[in-house]
Amino acid sequence: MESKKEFFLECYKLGIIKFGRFTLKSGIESPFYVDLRPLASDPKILKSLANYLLEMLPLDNFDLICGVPYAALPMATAMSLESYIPLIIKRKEAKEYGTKKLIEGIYQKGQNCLLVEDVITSGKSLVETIAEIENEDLKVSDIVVVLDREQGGKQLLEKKGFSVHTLFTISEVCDMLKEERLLDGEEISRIQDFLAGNEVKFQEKKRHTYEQKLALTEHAVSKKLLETALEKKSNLIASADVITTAELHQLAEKVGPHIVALKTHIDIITDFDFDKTIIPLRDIAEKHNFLIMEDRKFADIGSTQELQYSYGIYKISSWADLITSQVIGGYQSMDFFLNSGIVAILSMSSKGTLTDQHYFEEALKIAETHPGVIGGVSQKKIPESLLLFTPGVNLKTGGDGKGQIYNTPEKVFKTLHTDFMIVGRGIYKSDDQEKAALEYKIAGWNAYLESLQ
Ligand code: 5BU
Repeated sequence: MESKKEFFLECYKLGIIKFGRFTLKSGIESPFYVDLRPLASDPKILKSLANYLLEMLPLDNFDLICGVPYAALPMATAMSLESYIPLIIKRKEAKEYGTKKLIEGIYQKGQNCLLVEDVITSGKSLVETIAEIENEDLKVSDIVVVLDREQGGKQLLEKKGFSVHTLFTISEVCDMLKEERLLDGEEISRIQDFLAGNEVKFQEKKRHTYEQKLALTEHAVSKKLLETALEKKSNLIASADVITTAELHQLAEKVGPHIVALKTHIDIITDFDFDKTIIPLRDIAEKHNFLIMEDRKFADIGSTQELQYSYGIYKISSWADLITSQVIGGYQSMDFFLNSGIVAILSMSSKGTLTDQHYFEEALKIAETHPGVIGGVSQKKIPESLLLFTPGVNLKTGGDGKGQIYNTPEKVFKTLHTDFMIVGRGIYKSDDQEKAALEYKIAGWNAYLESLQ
């Protein structure tokens, strides 16, 4: 192979770096402009590039290669062909139809994926891509980059524990071009001045703490829930999907000390009797300081929901601190849940749910503007003004064979910024319900603390 400098000069001839005055997307004027896409149009150069990149890497570490779309896709493909490391393709957006997969190709959970990027500036797109890849239960340890613009991105990723391998830095590029008299001293000093003053600080959006959420909320039920969370150092909601009053009360007693709320499906209690089921349950809730959330998932017109909420044998309005409601009936349908905080169903955890991106966005608009809504049930991130409740949590991942899809506490707090995790069978099916609740409580609280980092 020719020297690295000779190789760079070959690349340079394709017009990948231009010097002058360029206004960047951010509005900042830059003395140079980099676009590595032309490299893919010269097969010989692309092949050499792939080999230069591979040479820098501990190849045995990787099971897969993935390029950050779009510029790095041909680079990653060429690297895969040269190394025989399998390629996966990350979409920019998930398909709206079909499999909805964000990553295409053949891979298995837990495999380590090498990420390929053309240019690194602030590191923002890499941080986002890594989160999406980790979301698919793949690992990322190393990132390989063709050109480092030396504006802080490499350091940011290294601080997060990733190994970042860069083929060229902009300073090296300037030196090589100066040696070849392709850049004059004045241009070089303009570039140096620009780099010195232009570390692009990419502020990662930090999640709100429970204290911050508490300061922001006006709703009495969210206040109570957040205060309870802080007091008990718990973000655990146990789902009591049991079918008798005795089992319900026993579970509430056992898990009570460790939870912020108990979620009920009151219509599955076979021997329901208001005085025998609800009154003692409320007493247990007072004793152990937790709220009750009736997962009724109302889904009708306002007038019917008003009746379903207060009448019939369950008289939900008289005892539920929180209720869940679909938003399918529209904004006004939720105007009548006056005694409870409303948790709106924005997206569901089950396989094949119809709550696609469009539905989710429209439901979110209603949830954000309705004063009775304190939060949403979702498998996606939602704005900080709402509390996020995430079911489908289990220390074991996978599913239940009936369509439920499970995530771990780590995953929902880290990637979704969940506020409260909902655990059903992970606790009530356990031989020792109290121990299981404590285990989930600790896992959830630690995952929350880690998500603040
Ligand atoms: P599990 O045993 O942890 O799978 O119980 C989950 C509970 O959360 C159960 O009561 C469901 O009705 C509830 N749930 C859910 O699993 N997924 C959703 O999207 C919604 C509610 Br909404």
